[in-house]
Amino acid sequence: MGIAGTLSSDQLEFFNSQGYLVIESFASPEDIDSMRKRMDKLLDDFDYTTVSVFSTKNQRKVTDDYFYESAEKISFFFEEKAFGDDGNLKQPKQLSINKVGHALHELDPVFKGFSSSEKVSGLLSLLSYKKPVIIQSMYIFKQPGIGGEVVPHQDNSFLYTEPTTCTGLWLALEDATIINGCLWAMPGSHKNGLVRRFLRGENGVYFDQPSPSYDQKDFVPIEVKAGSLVLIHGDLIHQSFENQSSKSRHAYSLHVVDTDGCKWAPENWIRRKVEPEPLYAS
Ligand SMILES: O=C(O)CCC(=O)C(=O)O
Repeated sequence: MGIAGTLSSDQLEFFNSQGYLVIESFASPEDIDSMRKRMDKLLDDFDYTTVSVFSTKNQRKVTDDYFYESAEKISFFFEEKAFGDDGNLKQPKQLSINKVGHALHELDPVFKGFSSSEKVSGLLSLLSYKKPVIIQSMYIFKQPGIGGEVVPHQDNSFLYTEPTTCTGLWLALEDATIINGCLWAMPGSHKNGLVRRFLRGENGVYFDQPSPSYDQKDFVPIEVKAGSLVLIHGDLIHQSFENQSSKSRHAYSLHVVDTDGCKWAPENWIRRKVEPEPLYAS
């Protein structure tokens, strides 16, 4: 595959029919190494005692504001099981963070370098994006022992445009297996439309509908090597399970929407003060 990516017609057909696609060796070992080292440094520098999530007053508002503001920052979110009953971390902070988001791709030079690379824009152009913006980025740790599950969802619920245009680009920074909590997808589910939306209201965020119940036998595991990119259609139902193993499962995830021919929904949780820059305009 060339640098700007040429997806074969078989690959495109697979993506269109199944709603996801694995592109092996999308990132080089050097790309991976530099992103992992950079995250080590960001974590080392992160002083968790300053984070307002620990406030005792107005906890809900403080937590909501930390989340909303993360759209334009590099913010740290803990694993639910990171804390003991005494309120202290059970393990070092490096092994306690669930994810870092949501503007690594804009604010950090290393993550920006990969996110705005020709590899990424070439791929988006093959997917017919006209004026794509990366609307959020997440470094996801899936920590050993406590890495939380991600329940079945569709990315268009969270990052809604009219018409819908979201695609997930999920890059494995470590091998992802059934044992350490790889992605699972319901093949073809993107053809059944968007089930529900995640809205930001006066009193916080909420779903407009309850989740349907899904049959686990309809999901397939997406086990991939480090460097593989998993393309995820915005309506694809996907999930990942808790990581009960002793191995982490780091990933860097980007979500892209188009800004040409569609409208960003004002009820979305992300409300940008500064408009994001498109990767290109065609
Ligand atoms: O990394 C995971 O476990 C889930 C990620 C995911 O669902 C996403 O990036 O849309």
